[in-house]
Amino acid sequence: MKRRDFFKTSMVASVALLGSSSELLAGTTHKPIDNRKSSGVAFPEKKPMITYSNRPPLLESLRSTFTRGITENDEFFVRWHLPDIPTHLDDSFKIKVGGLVKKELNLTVKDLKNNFKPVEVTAVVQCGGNSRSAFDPMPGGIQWGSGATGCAKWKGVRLIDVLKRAGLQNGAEWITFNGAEKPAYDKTPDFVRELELSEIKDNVIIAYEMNGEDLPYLNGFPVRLIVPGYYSDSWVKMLSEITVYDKYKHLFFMDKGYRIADNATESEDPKNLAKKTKPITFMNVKSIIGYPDNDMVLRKNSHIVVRGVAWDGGSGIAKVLISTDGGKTWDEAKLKNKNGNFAYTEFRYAYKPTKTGELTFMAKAINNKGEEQPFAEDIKWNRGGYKYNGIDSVKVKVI
Ligand SMILES: Nc1nc2c(c(=O)[nH]1)N[C@H]1C(S)=C(S)[C@@H](COP(=O)(O)O)O[C@H]1N2
Ligand SMILES: [Mo]
Repeated sequence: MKRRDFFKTSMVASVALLGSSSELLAGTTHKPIDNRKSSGVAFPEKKPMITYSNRPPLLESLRSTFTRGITENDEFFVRWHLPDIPTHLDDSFKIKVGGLVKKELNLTVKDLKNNFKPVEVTAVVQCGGNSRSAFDPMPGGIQWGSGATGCAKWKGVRLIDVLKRAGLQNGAEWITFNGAEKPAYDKTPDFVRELELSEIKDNVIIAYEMNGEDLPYLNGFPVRLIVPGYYSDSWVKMLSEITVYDKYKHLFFMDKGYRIADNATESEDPKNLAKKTKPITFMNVKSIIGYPDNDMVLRKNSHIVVRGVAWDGGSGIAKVLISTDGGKTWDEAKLKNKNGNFAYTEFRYAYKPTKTGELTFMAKAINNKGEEQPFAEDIKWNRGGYKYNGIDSVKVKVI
């Protein structure tokens, strides 16, 4: 890359990083999610994406990604906590299954492929902090726009089959999951996550395929845990260790991270934090408009098809409603989903703008339990900036 080009792209990246801090509205708990741009720089196996950090790689998908029910591997978002990610992995990679088991296992990916029943599940991955940049005051963590999510067809083996092969000892109750990457410093806690045995349903799998291919390196090659319906902090990538315990094991990323106020609204006052917290688990109902994008220029009287995706934690999407008058009236979009309730449901809405000027599209999803997305300004604050699901909106210009 020429030096001049480098400066161009790094400037775009820093603008995206700074976001809209100047637009902070004092005293409110919500600010608009601004329009983020690609860094122009591509990581291996990825297209250029919105880039928050190089080491560890933190990449967000562009809005245009969310017009289709399946997210392409090379557009899929990336989040790692620790920078020391192995740079070379081969067939000798093993997943160790230990702790309270009758027989310790050291499984290669080949073992998983040859000696277990393969299963497939299409499921949405979403960071608990997706859309965090909408919260004000700003919580700690990556200031994601709304592209820290994707949906893929995963193939692998049931976690429960692997645990059965090892044989659980009496009293086995909690399972920890560790990936192959490491902290850069001794004192940084390792990223280890934990599930209770009762949370491990039949659709929780160790996946070795994503959309019919090996997992991209940055999405957890060679294997990752898939927990349909759950936020992706539990979807441990480059999974290398599964350990069984009889009691909850205290871990930094269980005790400190990925927790939310344990009250009816899962919210708290920045000056009076909730005393009790609970882990974030199932995703709430949410949608993203993939087309049109913010700042697009459209023609008066042209035929526009608004497209996007909606999902929740597994009950499925009943309706997606579109508003072009700021949420006063709503019209139903057409839905399509052949991939089940843990996958994205695609929505489409045909519209013809008859006036010139600014036009805002809003999308609101409603799930099969009757839960719907709140207006952005009604979202209540929590310290981790988790579970934001305000109604999405996109502003275009009609000429
Ligand atoms: N090994 C490992 N797995 C991990 C993480 C991590 O830091 N290390 N981060 C988790 C979090 S918080 C998210 S949002 C997802 C991101 O998955 P992706 O990079 O495939 O999009 O990975 C999860 N699994
Ligand atoms: Mo995350």
